[in-house]
Amino acid sequence: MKIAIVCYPTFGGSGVVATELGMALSKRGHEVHFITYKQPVRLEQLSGNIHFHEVNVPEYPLFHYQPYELALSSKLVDMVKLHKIEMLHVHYAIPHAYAGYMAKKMLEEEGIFLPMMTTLHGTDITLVGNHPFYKPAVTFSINNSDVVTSVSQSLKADTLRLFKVRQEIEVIPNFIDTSKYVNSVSNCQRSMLASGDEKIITHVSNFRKVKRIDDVVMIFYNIQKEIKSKLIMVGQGPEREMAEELVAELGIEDKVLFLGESNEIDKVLSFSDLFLLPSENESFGLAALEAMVNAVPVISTNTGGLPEVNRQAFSGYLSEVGNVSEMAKNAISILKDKTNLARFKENARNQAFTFDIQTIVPLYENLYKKAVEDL
Ligand code: GMT
Repeated sequence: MKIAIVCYPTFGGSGVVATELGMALSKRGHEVHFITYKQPVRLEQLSGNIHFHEVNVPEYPLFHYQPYELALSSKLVDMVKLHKIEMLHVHYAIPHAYAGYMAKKMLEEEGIFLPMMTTLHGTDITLVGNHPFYKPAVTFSINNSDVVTSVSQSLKADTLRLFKVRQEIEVIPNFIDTSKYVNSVSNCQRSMLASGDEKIITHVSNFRKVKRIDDVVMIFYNIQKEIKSKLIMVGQGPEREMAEELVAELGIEDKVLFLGESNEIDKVLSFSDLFLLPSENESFGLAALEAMVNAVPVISTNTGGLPEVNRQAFSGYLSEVGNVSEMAKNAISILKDKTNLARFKENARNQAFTFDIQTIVPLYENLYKKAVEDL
């Protein structure tokens, strides 16, 4: 099948999922066209059946805001015609579903019909999409998608609660290519981050408010009082400065490393002992899944889709949002005993394997097939 994928090309979870999906589909023989404003960061190579088409938005001084949706929908029309694309899959409702719908309508004028699937990822529903300024357009785009998927049961429930949706929502969880992680434990650079007797605790995110970065720091502050450890903070975003200030105030600068955005997340995770994800909300928590596949147990909140990913007292522990002391206590209980840590590590990896790409990608393929047949 010839499939166009529209996504954000950044380190954010929705872009990562879209990119990994596209790469997996191409390996399964489909022709995949990524259409976005920059080559997606995780896109490994552009080969025979993976293409990238850049959306250019010409700067014009009259426009206070440059019209990206317009440029995207025009590009979609051109690419669908040129490459005879049969299926349009947009990730993140805003503004992709809206632009995709416009492209569909323009193509229909020319007698070209193709189905559009919208995958909801989380903040497009719970944070941004629910804003009164966007809500009518988001509701419209969801209801006018041919297929709608969400990455967790929890996000489906949120969507139905927050929007007047008449579309069926299929749940397809995020996934991981477990084949990349078999025997992939690389300890070679561990010594650059911590000494042998220190535990490595990691957090990876885009450092937005929803991630509760101050809780990450406070949980670690409590842990390091009892367990010799280092905190590795990977990612970049608005809360980083606050976090660095808090670390300085607490006098733990020598124990916390801020690595910024990185293409080597798996390397850092491969020598981590524990992952912290105390988010306010998380529709799925792909970062937790990526930690788990690297055999890193997860201390998270019990919000959104996290209970669908992290299993209580098995792959880690889940607590109420903001319950820093309980999260620290659970973290210490995992770290302080060698046998316990080894058991949690193994469980975390086993739990991640239930989200293997080979099981999940066919679910998308089946929906594509059905959407084309039903057109
Ligand atoms: O977490 C973020 O802020 C990034 C965001 C995104 O849209 O890229 O992630 C969302 O989608 C991911 C992939 O489906 C999910 O794993 C994340 O849980 C979700 N983030 C939130 O719901 C806050």
